[in-house]
Amino acid sequence: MTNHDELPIPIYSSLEPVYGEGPQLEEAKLRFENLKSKFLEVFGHPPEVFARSPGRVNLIGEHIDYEGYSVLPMAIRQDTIVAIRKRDKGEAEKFLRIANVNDKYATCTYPADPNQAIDLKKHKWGHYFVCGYKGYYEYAKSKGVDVRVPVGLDVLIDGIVPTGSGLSSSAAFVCSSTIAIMAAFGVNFPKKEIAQVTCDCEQHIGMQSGGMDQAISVMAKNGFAELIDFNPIRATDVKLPAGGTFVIAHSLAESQKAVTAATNYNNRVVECRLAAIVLGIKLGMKSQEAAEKVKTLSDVEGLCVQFAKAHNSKDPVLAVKEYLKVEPYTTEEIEKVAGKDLVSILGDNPTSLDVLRAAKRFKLHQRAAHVYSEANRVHAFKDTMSSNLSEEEKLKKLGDLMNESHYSCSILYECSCPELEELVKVCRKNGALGARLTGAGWGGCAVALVKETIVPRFISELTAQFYKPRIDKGMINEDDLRRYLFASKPSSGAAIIKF
Ligand code: NG1
Repeated sequence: MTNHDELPIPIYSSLEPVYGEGPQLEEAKLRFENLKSKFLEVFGHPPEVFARSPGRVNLIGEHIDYEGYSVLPMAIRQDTIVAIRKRDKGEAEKFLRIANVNDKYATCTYPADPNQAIDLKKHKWGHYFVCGYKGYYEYAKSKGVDVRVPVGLDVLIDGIVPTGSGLSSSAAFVCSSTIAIMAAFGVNFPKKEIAQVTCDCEQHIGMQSGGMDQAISVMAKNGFAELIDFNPIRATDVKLPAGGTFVIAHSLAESQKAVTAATNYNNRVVECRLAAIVLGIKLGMKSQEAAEKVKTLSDVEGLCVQFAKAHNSKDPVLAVKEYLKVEPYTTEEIEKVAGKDLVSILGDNPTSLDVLRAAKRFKLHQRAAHVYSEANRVHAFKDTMSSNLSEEEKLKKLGDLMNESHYSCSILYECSCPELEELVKVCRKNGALGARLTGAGWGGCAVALVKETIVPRFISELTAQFYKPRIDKGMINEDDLRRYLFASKPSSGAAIIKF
């Protein structure tokens, strides 16, 4: 049997295999027509090939991918499409010209130099394409593809994954860009390798991201959520229980993940690493070895479980409770345990040093307790789906796990915000079996598990109770509501389209 992850990105000559039938296909046809005509208008010639990659909603497993733990997302229908053409002659060959169908995004020009540095202090939307460009060259070189002469590219982007919403618009953009570049150069690689490359790509933007978003965007299959494992990346199909639907609702607070990385996202990555080092040392590792080798909480999970076993348990949180104090740690306290200063421990990544400059205290106990308990919830979620419970019982259990996950994200990981808290409450009040923030948090979306039979009523109650007051205040347009509140089925993954 062929492993799905080993296959290259599928290449289609029509839109049906990607978008199915009905209104979604009609919408896609219009977008592709628009891309073709706008490309011609902007660049004076038609595109050669297209690539698309979807956003995703994470059902459970938040902020644990970068700690090496499995997560359980599904692709959504909203995607980014990239139209591309390479240029081999003339002056323009030395540039990447990146335009967008949305006038909000002005055309960006970058040199066609894969070694260029990305100016992280100046955020530009086109940076995400350049991440893909750099990543492609690094990867293709490692695969023995002849990439000596960088080639200029004309590129037009059409993205409909809402930005800053925790639905991975950035991964949809980076993955579709990388795949479009590959397609323009006539090469293709196994999906699981592309998932890894695109994850590495996004680190160029200054995020110490895990690989969830890229993995699901590249490897998703129509009709399935996926359990994504890391090291190595692997996707296992998960069939969702009949009778339940996931509704995605935007809190309307935009999460500026890359801009706030030093105090939010990357801060948590650093706190987890420091928690892992302290735990490793308390559980018997030599401090030098721990400071040098321990990168994630999964690196010391074995030691935590050993400790738990001696206390008749398997739960690594027991070691957290025993060895990490609840009060936040100062830099000096951690340095004393580690026997080394934090700048030298974390100096291997400049964005970690930004975290150190911004942080006053580190909450090691809370972050580690979240990560280990959330990792367990992912497996409990997956096991519930494949259990013998009735559909009704399954839905109830899944909802409970989602609620526990939200509590942990909100209280232990502190990645929620007042708007998300309000939205999650409104979801539960109106019949959601479970509701939680999804994605990085600090704004963005919530996902709610709702019985299929009540979806229309649920959506109209949310509209009345959460969105109507915000429409009245002019925060969003009533006509745009379906972009912020919608039910979602698992959609297909990345594809190359060549007509
Ligand atoms: P969002 O913000 O939803 O794209 C981010 C990370 C994920 C994962 C989640 C939290 C990026 C590209 N993605 O997702 O890897 O860590 O936060 O679970 O930064």
